Amino acid sequence: MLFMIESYMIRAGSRYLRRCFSKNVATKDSQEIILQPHDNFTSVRRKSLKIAILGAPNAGKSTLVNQLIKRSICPASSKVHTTQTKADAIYCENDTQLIFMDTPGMVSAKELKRYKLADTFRNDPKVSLATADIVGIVQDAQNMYTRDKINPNILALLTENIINKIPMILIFNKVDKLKKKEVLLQLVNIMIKNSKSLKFSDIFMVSALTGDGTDDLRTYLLDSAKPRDWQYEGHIYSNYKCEDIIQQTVRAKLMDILPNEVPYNLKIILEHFDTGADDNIMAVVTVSCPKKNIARLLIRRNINKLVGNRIKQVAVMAEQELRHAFRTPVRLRLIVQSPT
Ligand SMILES: Nc1nc2c(ncn2[C@@H]2O[C@H](COP(=O)(O)OP(=O)(O)OP(=O)(O)O)[C@@H](O)[C@H]2O)c(=O)[nH]1
Ligand SMILES: [Mg+2]
Repeated sequence: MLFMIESYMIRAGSRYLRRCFSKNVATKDSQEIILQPHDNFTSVRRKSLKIAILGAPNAGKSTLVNQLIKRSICPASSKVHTTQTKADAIYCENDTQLIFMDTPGMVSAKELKRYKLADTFRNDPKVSLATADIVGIVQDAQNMYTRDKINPNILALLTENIINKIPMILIFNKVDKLKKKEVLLQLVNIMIKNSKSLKFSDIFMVSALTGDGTDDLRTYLLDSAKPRDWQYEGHIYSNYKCEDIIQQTVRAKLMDILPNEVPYNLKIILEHFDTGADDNIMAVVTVSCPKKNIARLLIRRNINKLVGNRIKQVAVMAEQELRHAFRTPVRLRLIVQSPT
């Protein structure tokens, strides 16, 4: 056991140090170099890997997936329960395809009932595990209350389903928030002691927000891919339609900008979606508010802010995110609907 701890410490520690001192090597844009199904290079052997991303609510799972695939297609916000259903996010590099399964944050049966969450919160992590080649558990290194133990809901799920049948990696996220980086080595040590039943093949320390350490993680996953055909064609990067991604992104930005429970009660409806001649995207989205005062909150002018009002601010933020998702200009019109 002691040997194992030391070996983990050294591997995790050296990775962290290597990252601190080495320059990031820019990888080629995957979309430029992937082989399309009609290409004649039949001698190239394709590889793929399916990665189930699990973690507590708000651990940074979606931000991490976006960073790993280099597109913002998974909605992320500062509030919990942003991701409501499993989403496949796909990244291709040379002959290898990585399929990340982003999942809703793990909750207990009690929380499911109390917050009236959809069944997907309970089912989707399990569904993802069933098809995964590897599981990545995302741990919020900033959260002092939870960072040194695996979330009990995740532990129960893993114990019930796959324990040690498929490889698992532990990913400490939000390391940019740690003032003393030595804390990470202590965390690794405690984690291994506390979760004896789980064997991690490797431990990573990343900041999904800044991208620190994520190139290493991506390379590790590319190297772990198995020889087999790709599940998705090379140009596909999500199992969701553009329209769904737009709707979810607007919802996430509203979650960022509105206080407390307010954004959870809004209805977001895509009214119109169009792609222009240059693949530019134009969309119109209605935000339907359950109460007049919420509609007022969205359209009231922001004093001392550069952008007019909250809804305009949401539109600007969502457009920016969607441009990064689709790599094309996006024009978004948001309409606030108030009850009569
Ligand atoms: N400082 C910092 N913040 C991060 C990092 N990763 C994610 N965040 C922030 O953490 C918040 C939650 O991120 P998400 O990616 O939505 O987290 P999630 O685990 O997908 O959350 P749910 O889908 O609600 O379970 C957002 O405000 C992110 O900007 C990180 O590495 N550093
Ligand atoms: Mg999420």
